[in-house]
This record gives sequence, structure tokens and C-alpha cells, in this order.
Amino acid sequence: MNPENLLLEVHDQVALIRLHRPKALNALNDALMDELGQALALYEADDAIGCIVLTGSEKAFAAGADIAAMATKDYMQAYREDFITRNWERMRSMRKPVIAAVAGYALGGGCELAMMCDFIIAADDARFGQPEIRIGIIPGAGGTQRLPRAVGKSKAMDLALTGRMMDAAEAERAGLVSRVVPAARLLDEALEAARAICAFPRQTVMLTKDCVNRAFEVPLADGLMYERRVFHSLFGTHDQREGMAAFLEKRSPKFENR
Ligand code: DAK
Repeated sequence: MNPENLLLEVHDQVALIRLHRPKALNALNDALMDELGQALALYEADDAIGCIVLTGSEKAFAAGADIAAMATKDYMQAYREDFITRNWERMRSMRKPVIAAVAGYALGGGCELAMMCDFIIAADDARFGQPEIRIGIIPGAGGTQRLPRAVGKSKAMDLALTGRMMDAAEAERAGLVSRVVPAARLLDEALEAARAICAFPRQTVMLTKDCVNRAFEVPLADGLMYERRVFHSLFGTHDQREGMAAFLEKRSPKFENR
């Protein structure tokens, strides 16, 4: 892959994807989202990769969908083209974990993209918001659905209805981000978290993600039953035996992803 709007690096088993449209604060257009979908598919299929970190620049994770590309669309065009739906969906079907490392602006589609990831690590200068209302639209990639699940109704309404931004400290208090770190440490922290994840059995990592995501889709009793079935299934793996034996023998486990 030779993308124009992304920078791709691999650090051990971690793929690092940087959104890269510096002149437009990483505004998300069709070309960028196509490339992002391709990169995610590539890393999902690559056995050497265990976790993905998605980041932007120091100034912006992404300042939203590209307003210039949307400005002249009419209703029929948006509907018939299924406007930026196709290439926004890849993140949702990722089975490997994806960590968003957010510095600077994560607005509109940028905030929505970060929320599609499994968790968000924020730099202390990060700013989150759903300011679509200011340009006459509503969030279109899950902002009205994922934001209230993350921060509750009141704050989600506040952000979506006023279009204001919240800083990293407020985002952490509200539960949108898992941790806030000094901006200079952002990538190191995200890569360390990703490396820690990669050290665990791949199947256990993927099933953990699967089960947590299930909590947002099904009633509690069904989610608990799903969790129990998955839990039992892990007793059919080598890595469960190895992990428990290593603990009892006071040594480090040697996981084999099987
Ligand atoms: N789109 C296009 N260009 C953008 C942009 C955006 N969202 N945000 C910034 N830029 C461009 C600016 O136009 C400027 O370009 P030049 O004038 O230099 O050519 C350059 O980036 C630098 O921006 P500023 O000069 O404005 O920089 P400042 O530091 O002064 O301000 C800012 C930074 C982030 C506060 C400001 O740029 C800003 O307010 N940006 C717009 C934020 C915004 O409204 N975002 C929400 C966009 S609507 C969907 C999925 C998603 C969506 C829709 C549908 N489907 C799946 C159907 C999402 C919609 C949105 O995100």
C-alpha cells in the first residue's frame, strides 16, 4: 500500500496508522477513508500484527469530515451515493484491537472515528466535540449514538446541541477517554499499551473485545450468557493452560496464540 493520506509504520507487532492531511487538519475525505479501510483490512489479515494504534498529528487527530467535499452535496446525491458510509464501516468490523491516540482536535467525524476505536488515550491538549450543528447538520457517523453511551445523555446533548468542545480533562471525567497523558508522551503511551496487549494470547484479546462490544448490543442476560460461553471456550486453548501453569510455577508464560 502506498497511501497519500496516511503514514504507516510497524513497531514490533503494533501497526501505527497516522492520519495525514496536514493542510486540512486531517479532515476526513473519501480518499482518506478508503485508504484507512484498506490499511485496517491489511493489518487485520496480517498475522504479524496484534494491535493497531490510530493517531493524527500534534494539532489534530481529525477536525471532522471534509466540509469542502460535503458543501455542495444535495439530498439525492448523499442518499444515492450512500455518502461516506461504505468506507466508514471498516473500523466497526475490526476484530483486532484499535487504540485511538488523540492529540489536538477530534471534532465531528474525527471524534466519531476515535469513538469507533476500542479505547481512546488522549494528550492533555486534546479537544473533543460534535460541532456539526454549527454547519447545519447532525453527527453522521455515530456521534448521537456512541457519545451518549460513553458520556451519558446530558453531556452528549450539551456537546451536540451547543457544538462546544470539551478538553481532555473533561473527556476523562466523562468517561470518553481511558487516560490522559502529557502530549509529548502520547505515542509512547499508546504504543506501550498496544505492546502490552500484543503480549497476551491473540484469541483471548480478540474475544475480550468481542465480549465488551456485545455489552452495547444485547440485553444484560444475553451478554452474560455470551460471556460465559466464551469464557468456557477458552479452557479449550493451550494458552489458558500455559497462563495458569506459569502463574503457579512463578514464571512468565509462553503464549502461542492457540
Ligand atoms: N473540513 C475541511 N477543511 C477543514 C476542516 C474540515 N472539517 N477543518 C479544518 N479545515 C481546514 C481549514 O479550512 C483550513 O484550511 P485553509 O484555510 O488553510 O486552506 C485548515 O484546515 C486549518 O484550519 P483553521 O485555519 O480553521 O485552523 P484553526 O486552528 O484556526 O481552527 C478548528 C481549528 C478545528 C477549530 C477549525 O478548523 C474548525 O472549526 N474546523 C471545522 C470543525 C468542524 O466543524 N468539524 C465538523 C465537520 S462536519 C458521515 C460521517 C461523518 C460526518 C458526516 C457524515 N457519514 C458516515 C454519512 C461528519 C461530519 C463532520 O465532521
